[in-house]
Amino acid sequence: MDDTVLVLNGPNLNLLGKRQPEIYGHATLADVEDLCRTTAGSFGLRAECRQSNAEHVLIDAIHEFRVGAAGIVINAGAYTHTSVAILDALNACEVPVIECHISNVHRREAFRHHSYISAAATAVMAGFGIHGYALAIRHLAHLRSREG
Ligand code: CA2
Repeated sequence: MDDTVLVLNGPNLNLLGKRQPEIYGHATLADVEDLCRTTAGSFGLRAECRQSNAEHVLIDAIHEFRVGAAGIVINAGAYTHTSVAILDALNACEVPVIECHISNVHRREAFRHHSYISAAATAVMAGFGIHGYALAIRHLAHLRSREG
């Protein structure tokens, strides 16, 4: 087992901080990734941060880290609400998976209330802003410490 946490961001999250700050805040994707690296480091872990707008690239990253890593934090963006393929990839994971959303999807449009990927997730974060990523990494560190 290694000390890596995969932090995977999906479509349009490269635009964070550049549009819709009333929903997603002012932090950029680079800020999110810095937060994840710092948080992981504080727990003796390492964050590997990836972002893609392409479903197959996200799936390939899940396959790369599905065994042996400390866990996966995934914000699949709009694929959350559409992608059985990402669900299938996550179901093949042997490591804990935390689904993370910046906004509280349950307060938003009805089509955002259903997540395909929650069925494969150990835990789900929504509405904590970018702090949710740090909380998710902290929880992965906690799970890992229990393994001994
Ligand atoms: O709240 C979240 O983190 C979401 O996963 C973000 C997705 C959305 O489709 C989900 O329902 C909830 C959208 C990410 C798009 O991010 C943008 C950020 C700034 C400007 C435009 C898009």
